[in-house]
This record gives sequence, structure tokens and C-alpha cells, in this order.
Amino acid sequence: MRNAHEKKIVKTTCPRDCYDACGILAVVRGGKVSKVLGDPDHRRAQGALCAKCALAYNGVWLDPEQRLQSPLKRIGAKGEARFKTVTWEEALGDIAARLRMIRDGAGSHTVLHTHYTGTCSLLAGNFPTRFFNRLGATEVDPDTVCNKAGHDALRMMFGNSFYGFDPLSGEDAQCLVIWGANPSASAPHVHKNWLPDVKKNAKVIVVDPIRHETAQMADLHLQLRPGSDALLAFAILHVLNRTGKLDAEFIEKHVTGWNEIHSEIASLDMDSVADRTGVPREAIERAAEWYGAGRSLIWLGQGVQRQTKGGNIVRSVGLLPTGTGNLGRLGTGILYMNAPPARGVNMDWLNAGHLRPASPHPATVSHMQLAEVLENEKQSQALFTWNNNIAASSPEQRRLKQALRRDDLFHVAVDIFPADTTTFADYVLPAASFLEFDDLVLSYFDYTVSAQVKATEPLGNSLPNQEIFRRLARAMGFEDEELQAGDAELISELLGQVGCQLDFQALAGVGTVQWRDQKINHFEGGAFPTPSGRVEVASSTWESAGMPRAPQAIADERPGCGRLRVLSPADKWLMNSSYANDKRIADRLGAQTVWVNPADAARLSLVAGQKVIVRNEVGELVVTLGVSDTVPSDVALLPKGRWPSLDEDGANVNVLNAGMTSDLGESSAVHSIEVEVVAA
Ligand SMILES: Nc1nc2c(c(=O)[nH]1)N[C@H]1C(S)=C(S)[C@@H](COP(=O)(O)OP(=O)(O)OC[C@H]3O[C@@H](n4cnc5c(=O)[nH]c(N)nc54)[C@H](O)[C@@H]3O)O[C@H]1N2
Ligand SMILES: Nc1nc2c(c(=O)[nH]1)N[C@H]1C(S)=C(S)[C@@H](COP(=O)(O)OP(=O)(O)OC[C@H]3O[C@@H](n4cnc5c(=O)[nH]c(N)nc54)[C@H](O)[C@@H]3O)O[C@H]1N2
Ligand code: SF4
Ligand SMILES: [Mo]
Repeated sequence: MRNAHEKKIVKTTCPRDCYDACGILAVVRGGKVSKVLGDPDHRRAQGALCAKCALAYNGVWLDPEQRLQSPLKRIGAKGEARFKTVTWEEALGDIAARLRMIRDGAGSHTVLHTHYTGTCSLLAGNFPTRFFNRLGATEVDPDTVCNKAGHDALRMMFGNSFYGFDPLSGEDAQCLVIWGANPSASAPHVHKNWLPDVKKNAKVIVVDPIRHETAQMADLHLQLRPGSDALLAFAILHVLNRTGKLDAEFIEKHVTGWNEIHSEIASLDMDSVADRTGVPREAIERAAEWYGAGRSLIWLGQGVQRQTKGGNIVRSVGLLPTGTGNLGRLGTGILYMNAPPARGVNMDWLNAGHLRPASPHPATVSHMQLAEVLENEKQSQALFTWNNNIAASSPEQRRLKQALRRDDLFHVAVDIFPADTTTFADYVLPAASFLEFDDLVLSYFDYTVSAQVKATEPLGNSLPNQEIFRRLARAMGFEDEELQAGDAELISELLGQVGCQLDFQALAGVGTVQWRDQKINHFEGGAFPTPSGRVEVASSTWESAGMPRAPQAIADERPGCGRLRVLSPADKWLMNSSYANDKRIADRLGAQTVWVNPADAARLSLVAGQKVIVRNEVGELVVTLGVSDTVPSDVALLPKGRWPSLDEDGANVNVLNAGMTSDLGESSAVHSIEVEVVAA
């Protein structure tokens, strides 16, 4: 018997979809986690969790009443949330039988699976795809709901979107531009503990329609209109060209296609730029002066590319480091994300892509088509949702929920909580939380390697994602060794791939290590892994992707007819849709609120605190009105991530989201939605 007072402290890592990847201390008493704290040894966390995790990890995540503890089988109508508890054997046996039937009938490609950011540790975030590859299921491409346009644009331009500047090289820069990211919400410790250090030597410029907390602490905030970034980037280049700050030698040596944009840069009509971007000319001049003065970094957020012209925006912003030679040296470069492949992880091995049977059917569909595909029984016989709460996060919310009610759609949802999406499932499978199994976490900001360490046994009958899919593979009779490899073996292989000097036990002892002893200098010496070996500003690669050969100096039109452009970025109290079910977080979130500029409120004869209807062609939402001058005119700020079922209207911002795509990668253009706001 364990002594109920026996206390130990386990170092582990937060695996949420967050730049920070904080070190955590789990206090364990009598075998149970009693408290979750920030690790003082962790460079970013510095001993504190973010406000949301401090509440949720010590609230809903430790509350057995709130968690899923056993497999559930539907006994009510779809969406009614009436289930009975069943054993793993019964659930997995039944699911396997149904999958075999589908495979032998309509075909495995009619099994869809959606997954994303529920947990981002390497095994729990990826292992299940091995199963779906072996089955030949259709993957709903996860990045299409988040950042695919940016990935595609950076890959075509620089040859790689998975690695960027090393945040440790912040000290080598004289200027940092944070373009379309809001670390004060999406990377709270980077905001609190990294930015102030960078700011000691560097001018910080924020480019964002919203004057959020990071914009407020910047030396310069370019508060542009949504979707006008490409024109703004060209305008900054115009000034750099005029002041002789473009690096002709670098362009000559490392760039292809600059000549196709040079005259447009030189002849740009600066008088119309201020009008179309909303940014005063002096501010553009100053930004160019600071960016062109020496070594400069650009942190390119994920919010900026969720626009109908998101690909064009990203390639246009990419012209700044390209034209000034701010690449290949410490203190220069661009960061979109530092993903696992940048530290040597072989994603194809991790996902066992080779197990995929040859098939005439496409391997993926876009999240933007999800509702349509789920309405059609020829395209979808079964759906697995894991690490992903589509009823809250995906577009066309009403239509999607209607499609999830389809009686003949066999739906299996894997989650740690009963969430909006699990309500519609035929089977709900309980996942173990990150405190309950070993794994690895690779921050997508810092070049670090961290251990996620088991602090306690999985709650009830829950199992880690990877174990659920090992068991389902056995129930299907899949004998491939890739589907049975154990966690310890996989973790050890991964540590080998990243070239970590420590084994898992040693890593667990320290929590986080820096990947390499020295700072990482991406694109060192101007080595760009594109077909030409150069930065491809204009090339046939772009044309093959359906884009203009060269970037365009364009800006979106302002919304007409008194409409507002909705922005729905990260909320500081939520992690995507996670935590909305925590009581103390719900209290802090308050009523669902749309924020508008005082001038728009006055124009619409609306006052703060009143109920308003936000509506467009696809849906409507009743929310409270907030008025704030941090939001520019023509914009309505309505952050993402609330649980539809917990709000009075049964919907969140995605009920207004028609699933519009950007110009690249069939990726989400969710920040291009327009609405009207009227009194309720
Ligand atoms: N309007 C609007 N919508 C958006 C966005 C936007 O900007 N605006 N952003 C989009 C973006 S960027 C993203 S990445 C997506 C994210 O959308 P989702 O992938 O839905 O994100 P989460 O809510 O983090 O995670 C989904 C679920 O995973 C569960 N989960 C947590 N841990 C585990 C685990 O260990 N195992 C399993 N099986 N489940 C677990 C959580 O309880 C949660 O229900 O949302 C997109 N939706
Ligand atoms: N607290 C919290 N943290 C999170 C998440 C969360 O939901 N909550 N989500 C996680 C996920 S999935 C992701 S992808 C990351 C995303 O984190 P970030 O990369 O910071 O991206 P977003 O929060 O989506 O949007 C950032 C900013 O883009 C701005 N933006 C919108 N349109 C435009 C535009 O046209 N031009 C410019 N310049 N800016 C624009 C928004 O105003 C917003 O301030 O955060 C992660 N971290
Ligand atoms: S969500 Fe981000 S800031 Fe919060 S504890 Fe996890 S890693 Fe740290
Ligand atoms: Mo995301």
C-alpha cells in the first residue's frame, strides 16, 4: 500500500499547442497529482505556469468527475449525449468489425480522421496516424485549419518552413518585427520573459490590427487593416530601396526573380499606401529605418496568413529579409515555427507513411471541406476525431453539426473530456492526460528537447492515444511491428534521431535541454533548399501552385455596406477549445463578447454591455458588445475557442465561418469573414 502522505515531485513538460513548452513540476502525494506548478529551472517558464494552465491543470484536469474514464457507447440519438459504459474489448471489437465492413464495402478511404492540437507531444500527437495510414483512411489535413498557407509559401520561397531563427539569437539583433502574432496571449512566457530581454538591444515593431498587450509594449505598432500586409511590406521595401538599404550583393548571389518586383517596389505610390493599409507614412518610414539599420528578425505569426490572400502576404513579408540580406547570420532571419523536423525528427517514420496502401483516392482533404464531405455517404462512412474538437474549432459549425447527426456515419471520438464533438459520437474513447504517460515535447519556438514524464497512473480506464491505437490495430488483425512498437522503444529511437546525448531517464531528470550547445544559425551561408538553391521570389514553382509568379503589392478592400471584418485569434484564457469547461476559467472568460472600436459602436448606435447579433450569410450569434480602442474601426474581435454547448446561443465564432480558403494549400481564411452587427 502507498503511504497517503508520500510526496514526490516530478519534472515534466506542458504539451499544449503553445510556443512556450513550459517546464512543469507535478507534486504527487500518495500516487495522485495534488498540484501542478511551473518549473523554476525552465528558461521560459521561470517557475510559473501561464494563468490559464495554473487554473485548468489544478482544476478540471485533476477532477475525475470532469474527465472521461471509460469507453462509452451511444444509447440515445446522435448529439443527445446519452451513453453507456462499455469495456475496451467490447468497444474496440465493435469498432474493428465496423471498420472491416467499411473496408470490404465502400472502401477504407471513406474512413476519415481529423486530428490536431489536443496534445502536441510526439507520440500522443502522431502515433495514431500510423494506424490510419495502415488502414488507408483519409486524413483531414490538420494544417488546413491553422497554418498551411504560410507553410506552403515559406517552403516555395525559402525551401523550408519548419525552421527559423533561434530565439537565443534575439540578443544578436538590433530589430525584431512581430508580424501577425500575439505572444501576450499565444506565448505568454515568451512575451513576459523573452521579449523584454530582446528589447534591451533591439527595437521591437509589432504589425497587427489589434493593439494587444505585446503591441502595447512595442517601440512601434503598425496597426494595419486586416489583409493589407503585402502592400505594407512593399511600402517598407520602397523606403529601404529609396534609402539605399537593399543588399544588392545578397540579392545577386542568393535570390531569383527580384528583378520581377523591383520596379513595382521603386514606383509604389506611397500616398495611397497609408490610405489602403491604415498605417501613417511616418510609421512606415520609421519601421524601414529600424529594420534596415542592422541585424533584424521577423517573427511571422500564424494569425497573419488566415486570409484569402494569406500566401501572398507571407511571401511579401518574406521579401524583407530577402531584400536586405537579413538571412544566414545570427540575429537575422524569419521564424514561423521551429518544428520537430528542424531537430532531426523523421515525421514519415513517426507516422509510418510507408504502411499506406496504394490507392486512387486522395490521401487528404481540407478541413474547409469537412462539412461537405461528412454530408455525403459516398465520401464518408466513418469518422474518427482525436486530439481535435471539430464542433468548436472547424468552419461551417451549424452545417458540420448537422452532418455529425447522420445516423449512418460511424463516429469514434477520442478525448480526455466529454467535449462538444464527443456528444455526436457512437463511441467515445477516454484518453489519458499528459500527466499520465511518458512522451517527448519539442517546443515550436525554442530549439529544445523536453521530457513529458508520467507522474501518475492513467485515470480510470483511460489510455494514452498511442495505446488506444495499438489495441485497435490488434483488434483489426494488423500485425505490422510499427503498430505495436512500445513507448520506451519509440522515445529512444526519437532521441536518437534528434541526436540527444541523454537517454529518457536522464532527460526526465533535467526536464528540458537545449538541442545543441551553440545557437542555431538557419540558412547559414545562404544555403536555401529550394530547386534553384536560391530564395525564389518569382519562379515557375509558384505558377504550378496556382499563384502569380511574383508577389503582389495588394491590400484587401475595406468591408462594404457597414460590415465589419471578424478576427478570431487566440484567447488568453483558452488553449484553442481546451479549458472552456473549467469553472474558474469560465468565470474569467465571462459572457461571449464581440469587441469593436468606439467609432463603430457610435456609428451603429450600440453601447457596451448590450446584447448584439453578429450575422452573415452562414450564421448568426448573439453575444455581448464590448467597446475598445485597441480594436481598429471596421474590425470585430471575437476570439476563438469557446465551447458552443456552454454558451447561451449554442455556438461560437465558427458559426459565422463559411470555410473560405486562402490562396494556397486550401488553408483557412478565417480572418477574412465579414459580418454585420445589430442590436439584439
Ligand atoms: N474561428 C477560428 N477557429 C479556429 C482558429 C481561429 O483562429 N479562428 N484557429 C484554428 C487553429 S490555429 C487550430 S490549431 C485549431 C485547433 O483546434 P482543436 O484541434 O480542436 O484544438 P484543441 O481544442 O486544442 O484540442 C481538441 C481536443 O483535444 C482534446 N485533448 C487534449 N489532450 C488530449 C489527449 O491527450 N488525447 C486526446 N485524444 N485528446 C486530447 C481536448 O480536450 C480538445 O477537446 O482551431 C482552429 N479554429
Ligand atoms: N492562449 C492561447 N494560446 C494559444 C492558442 C490559443 O487558442 N490560446 N492557440 C495556439 C495555436 S493553435 C496557434 S496556431 C498559435 C497562434 O498564435 P499566433 O501566431 O499568435 O496567432 P493568432 O493568435 O491566431 O493571431 C495572432 C495575431 O494575428 C492578428 N491578425 C489577424 N489578421 C491579421 C492580418 O491581416 N494582418 C496581421 N498583421 N495580423 C493579423 C490577430 O489580430 C492576432 O493578434 O497560438 C497557440 N497558442
Ligand atoms: S499553455 Fe503554454 S504558457 Fe501555459 S503552461 Fe503550457 S506551455 Fe506554458
Ligand atoms: Mo493552430
